[in-house]
Amino acid sequence: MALVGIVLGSDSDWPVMESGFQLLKDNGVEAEILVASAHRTPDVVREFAVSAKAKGIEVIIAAAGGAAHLPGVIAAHTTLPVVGVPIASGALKGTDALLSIAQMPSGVPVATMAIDGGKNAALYALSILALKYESIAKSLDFFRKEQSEAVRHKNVALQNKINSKR
Ligand code: RP5
Repeated sequence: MALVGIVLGSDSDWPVMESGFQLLKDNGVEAEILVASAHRTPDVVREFAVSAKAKGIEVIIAAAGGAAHLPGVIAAHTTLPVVGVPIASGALKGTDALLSIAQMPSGVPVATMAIDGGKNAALYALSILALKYESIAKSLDFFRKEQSEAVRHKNVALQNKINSKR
């Protein structure tokens, strides 16, 4: 059963969210993907948002570019946590989407990631799910440890490279 719903404003947003989708999968979390636009298919977006909780979805990730109202519209129809990902598309390269998503008026919040922050959106969703699911908490701890280990290795490799030239 999908615990996460990933809504894309367009199929052109998929390359940004694909690594997040893979990260969820690597941590044992299934995600449902939907391409639906807040302005081009508003009925589809509404239907998804109002039925998500009953389907078992616990976190929604919404990625969109331009004047990105998709995460806010979804959040307006559900009390599930909504994580917004501004996509770097169009003339303003995502700054428009970033501000649209971050500057939600008081009352209906959306957690805002960095521009093209698909991977962090998945990690944030995992953090929310980890509050309830011990297996996800353990998986996330393991991810962090591996990540730290990779940085330590990079440091050692760079030190060795610098020292070998002395
Ligand atoms: C937004 O406009 C989408 O989320 C996408 O980032 C951007 C461009 O969409 P397409 O023209 O590629 O469908 O609605």
